[in-house]
Amino acid sequence: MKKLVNLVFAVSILVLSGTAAAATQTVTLVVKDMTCAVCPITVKKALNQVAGVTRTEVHFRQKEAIVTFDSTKTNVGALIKATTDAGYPSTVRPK
Ligand SMILES: [Cu+2]
Repeated sequence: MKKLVNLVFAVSILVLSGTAAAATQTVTLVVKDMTCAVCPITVKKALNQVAGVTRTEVHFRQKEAIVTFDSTKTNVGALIKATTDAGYPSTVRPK
């Protein structure tokens, strides 16, 4: 019986971690209006304020922001709105 309980426990952990992995998404946004070295800081700040964003990497030279987020808490539209509201309209870079 103890073995069965352990097995059920192990399976639920697998299922739970699988669900968590599926909810994490990464998108690359093109932020074309970043014109100086301070712009990425503003963009990063705006994106990090969106609930559900877990990681933001902004590359000034490439004019892009790579955002990792929990898709159960936010979506690409909200990310674009966040940069746009901060003064930097963005679009999704096609994969
Ligand atoms: Cu700037």
